[in-house]
Amino acid sequence: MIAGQDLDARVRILLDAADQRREVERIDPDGALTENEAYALQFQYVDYRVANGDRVVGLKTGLTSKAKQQTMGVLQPILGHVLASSVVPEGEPVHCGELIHPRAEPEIAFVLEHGLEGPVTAAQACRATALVFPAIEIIDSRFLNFRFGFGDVIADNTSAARVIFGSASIRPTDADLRLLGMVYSKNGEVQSTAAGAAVLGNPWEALAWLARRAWELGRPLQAGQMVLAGALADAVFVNPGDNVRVEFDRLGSLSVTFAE
Ligand code: OOG
Ligand code: MG
Repeated sequence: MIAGQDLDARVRILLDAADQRREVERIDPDGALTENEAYALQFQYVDYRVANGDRVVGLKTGLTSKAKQQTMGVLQPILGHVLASSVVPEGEPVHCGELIHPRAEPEIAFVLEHGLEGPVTAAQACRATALVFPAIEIIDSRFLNFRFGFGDVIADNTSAARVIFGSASIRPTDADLRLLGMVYSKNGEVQSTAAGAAVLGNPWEALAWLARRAWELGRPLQAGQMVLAGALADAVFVNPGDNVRVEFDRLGSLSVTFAE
């Protein structure tokens, strides 16, 4: 349990920014935070939410595609938490008024049948997975103009804000995830196209990376958890009235509408 008075001041700034829907200055403008210090801030942020009624339903990998790394200017994958409060059921709108400057991105998601610990390989990650499905993640950096460095974005729980998991699914060995074609559209207009291999060469590598990193950080992936592999293509800004759709070969489609 983490009490409010024990929070690092930078974590308090991020919690308030999210709650008050207001962008804030970077907390690590000079890049002084080490990676482990940044994760310690993220863990405080998440633990504070959990102590106040939220729940961790899974973990996410971010910045696993070249498209995302180049756009955001951070060239390494990052780990974040998926909170129950962020999950929007398929078919329900995402309310932009609850967010600062939301962007939507296409993802491949997993649900785990077994936990994963140690120096996990892609093959082990695949064997531990129950189902694979499409997802749309809504990211909403708490930082001014969506601009941040490595330490900032880790502390900010990797911009996590909302996520929609698709109901269509396949089993892990039903398809070669590298070859899954993807078309991403906004309001009926194609924004990007990609294949699963955009994600670290193979989405199973993203799951294995996440499993290893989560284990090193003392929070190993557990059976039943949901996982986001990281966006295949750039996120798009969304406003009330917009509709975003991701269509995958074999995996199926998912769309989400945005409301006030
Ligand atoms: C950081 C989060 C990145 C992904 O899928 O690459 C991410 C950001 O772009 O704000 O979730
Ligand atoms: Mg993402």
